[in-house]
Amino acid sequence: MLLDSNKIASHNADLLKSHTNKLVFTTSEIGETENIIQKLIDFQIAIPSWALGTGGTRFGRFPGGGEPRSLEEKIEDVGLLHALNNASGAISLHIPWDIPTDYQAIKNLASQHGLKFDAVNSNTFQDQTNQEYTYKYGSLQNVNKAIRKQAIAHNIEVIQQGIALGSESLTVWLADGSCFPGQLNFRKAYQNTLESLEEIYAALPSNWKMYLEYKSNEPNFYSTTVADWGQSYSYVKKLGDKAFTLVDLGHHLPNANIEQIVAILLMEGKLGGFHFNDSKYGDDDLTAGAMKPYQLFLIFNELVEGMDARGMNHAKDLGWMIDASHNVKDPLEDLLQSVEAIMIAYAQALLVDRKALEKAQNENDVVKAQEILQNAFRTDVRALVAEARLRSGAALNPVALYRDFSVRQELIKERGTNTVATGL
Ligand code: RM4
Ligand code: MN
Ligand code: MN
Repeated sequence: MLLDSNKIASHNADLLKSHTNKLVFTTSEIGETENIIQKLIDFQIAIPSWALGTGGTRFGRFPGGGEPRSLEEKIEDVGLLHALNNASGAISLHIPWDIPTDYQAIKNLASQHGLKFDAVNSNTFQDQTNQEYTYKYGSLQNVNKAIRKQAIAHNIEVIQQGIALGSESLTVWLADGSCFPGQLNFRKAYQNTLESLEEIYAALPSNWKMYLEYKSNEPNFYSTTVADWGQSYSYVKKLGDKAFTLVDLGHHLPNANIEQIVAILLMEGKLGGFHFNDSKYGDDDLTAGAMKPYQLFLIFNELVEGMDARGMNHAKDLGWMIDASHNVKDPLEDLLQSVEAIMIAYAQALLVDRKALEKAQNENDVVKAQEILQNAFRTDVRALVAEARLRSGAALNPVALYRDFSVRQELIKERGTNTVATGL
């Protein structure tokens, strides 16, 4: 389904007056906003192909209808999101859920929708049909060398597929670990994993990056072989300049200070990018900003400060991806909400008065420092985010437009009610 640009224009025309009033007020409060609006226009967040269908839990899955049946339809769905918000200009694929049959046709389709291919993701957390060995006891860490070799070969194949599509990064998330004390020798599991990662790293083209995710638990419940940022850092540091840690916001133990982790990884030049989502208990993959919007703002506060300190380009120098998928919301509405929350947090972080904050920190003026951060966090920047969309031809209110034009009903008409997208 393609969204007619006239529909977007008429939606915007209806909302323009009230939008302009809000924008005038916001600008009068903030002062200089042009620079912020331009940064928001430039900022793009990749959409995970596996979030376009309704997510499930280990108890069940309740598809909502009209889910994409193929890679082509997944690209069309991300194209829809991008037409609505002009901030979702990339798709992140998961292999083998998304193996293209005709690479050129897929590339053409993506570029028709203005989309790039972001990181490609390997999958050694499930056994694939026709696979010789099982990953029941791990993949890159496995005590059996033949199993490690199979997992290495899969990752190298994912790189080849990424090259064919024009992607420039590989994300590795390992479900490897153990469920019971004594099951694994931690040191040997680490060494096997490192050796395996070295072989994958050696297959990376020179302009590629490798992102190594960490996760404290699940599906293993006693140990994870890349369990936290320190362990990921220790692998990527050994691997080389093209290897970085990827922070998935849901992969920490409760109450972890993620903003501090981000600041240190960035300072060390080892922060690769993000999987945005939100959580209350574990790897809940909830809509970004749905539970802890202040934490999301604090993370962006560190990102803006740290990237500026290193002279980095906010839009291009880190990988910005969503990794959220929910089982009760319409997945496309959920993704629109995630992108909006990320944009808001980014805009608020851009508002922080850096000089004043530095002064407060140097004077140990704790109260002032809190005032500065919370003043930025409590500023309503939604009109700036909407203005960025308006200027780039997207919708002032993407979720409202999606509903007004019955996009989901159209997708159901086109694809049927019983379609189930590949993913978890
Ligand atoms: C994992 C992890 C990975 C994602 C899978 C589907 O928890 O977050 O990034 O590829 O889920
Ligand atoms: Mn993730
Ligand atoms: Mn996850």
